Amino acid sequence: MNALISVSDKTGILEFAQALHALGIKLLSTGGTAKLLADAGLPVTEVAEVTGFPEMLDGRVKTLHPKVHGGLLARRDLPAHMAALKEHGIDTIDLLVVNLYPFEATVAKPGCTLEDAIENIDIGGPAMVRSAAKNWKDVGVLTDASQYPVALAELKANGKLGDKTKFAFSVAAFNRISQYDGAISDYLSRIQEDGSHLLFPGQSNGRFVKLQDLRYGENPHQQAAFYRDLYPAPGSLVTAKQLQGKELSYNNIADADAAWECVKSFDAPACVIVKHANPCGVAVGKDAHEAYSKAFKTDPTSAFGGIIAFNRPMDRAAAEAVSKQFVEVLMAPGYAPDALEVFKSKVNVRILEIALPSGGKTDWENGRNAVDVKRIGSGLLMQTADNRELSVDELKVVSKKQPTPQQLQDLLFAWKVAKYVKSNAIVFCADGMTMGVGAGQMSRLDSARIASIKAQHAGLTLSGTAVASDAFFPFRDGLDVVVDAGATSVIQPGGSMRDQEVIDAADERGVVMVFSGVRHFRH
Ligand code: 93A
Repeated sequence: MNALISVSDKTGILEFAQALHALGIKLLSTGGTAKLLADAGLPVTEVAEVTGFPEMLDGRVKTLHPKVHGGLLARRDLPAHMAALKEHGIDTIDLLVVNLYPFEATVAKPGCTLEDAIENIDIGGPAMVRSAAKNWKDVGVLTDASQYPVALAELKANGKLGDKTKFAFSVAAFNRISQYDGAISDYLSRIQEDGSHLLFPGQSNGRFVKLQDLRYGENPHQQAAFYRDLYPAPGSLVTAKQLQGKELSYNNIADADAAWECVKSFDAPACVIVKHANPCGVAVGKDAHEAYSKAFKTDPTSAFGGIIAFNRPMDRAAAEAVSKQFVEVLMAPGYAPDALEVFKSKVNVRILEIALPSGGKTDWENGRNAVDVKRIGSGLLMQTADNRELSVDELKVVSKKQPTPQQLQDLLFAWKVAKYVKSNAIVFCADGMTMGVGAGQMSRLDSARIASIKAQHAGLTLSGTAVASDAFFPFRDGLDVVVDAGATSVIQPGGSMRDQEVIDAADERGVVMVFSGVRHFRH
């Protein structure tokens, strides 16, 4: 039996080669590996001796030769193949042990140049691995040191590798090559020919890394796992560190993402409480504590078991306030040590620390997804993410009544929140807090009714509130519902065939109406 050994990472290779030799297996090897084995006193034939060609072009061509690939690819069960080997004086290679030039480790080093990266693209190694893996019935291919003991045990016991092992090694070999080629393609896709970087962090190139298997999916009978983009955006949920608490569930992660995306859109200290992917309380305040107290007031019933996110570090006062309610997940850019103390005894509460995206306001720096993906039956829907922000000078006052500065502020706050509420979204707000949230209804009218009923249940009065509607009012009825409930100013995109009917209704009811010109459906 002949084994060809060619490894960059030489960990464990000497012991393995010694064991192969002890089993009577003949050793072939490339320059550096051959030297290591020969220095240890093992009889080893250099591949250059077999091919009759010296290693050349700085090692770029070592094993790319029919004497190597013929020996790997010949089918032992086909007489014609074996005759061809004989005719050309080629020996079979029955065991291939290869690990590749360290491309991934090289490009991970700070300051790695394009030239360093290119020199670390292994050509001959993957070619041999593919040849051997294709011919798996006749060749055992080892691409990782963890396979050495498995192979040795089998060789010692049976004098050869079994089909099951050879097939598993072949699959592992193709996986390794695919991963290796993926790393090369990722690296090169992010760089220009002069070595400068092309893609920004956070721009997904469609490759994902599994972070963990989850206990189950949305429901216990569904299997699930958590993946992140290969290059996650700074400040995105996947970069969070869990400081304490139970393992995150599928629903925890989905809700945490909704809460985090919403809270980080505010500049002032803000708190967002999410249940079932919808904010049930959002507020800004002078600090985290005040923001939380206001957000909680919106809907204390729904806040039970909520996911709570802050865009400011949590101090003791905020922690004490939050600890009075049942909370599933807490998220903040940081925690004062005495704030963490408060949750020490509540071992189940999952506490996540996430750095806010630093830098300017461009999309990638904000750590938002550049692309939004939804899986449908046998397909994908892809769109650029809804990153549209509204500035005050884009607002168009369409009612006779002009908004006060306070109303404008409330309207913009309500608009910001509505963007994160599932459609149809109706959001009542006042003084930097949500006063009633109607989410996810098939009829806008029902969302409006629900928002006002919820405010009533929470003991809040809606008189003088600002209302945001994520899409236009198709008829005046929706407007009438929110004005009946007490709203005195309304923001909506406009653009309905019946805009005039709705504007007239606003004037008739004596309320402010502004058009945003932007729609925020969210499904
Ligand atoms: O430069 S290569 O792409 N050309 C080759 O023909 C070749 N053959 C094996 N790289 C090649 N290798 C790689 O050399 C192996 O995959 C292994 O990583 C490395 C082992 O070299 P050495 O034994 O000289 O340390």
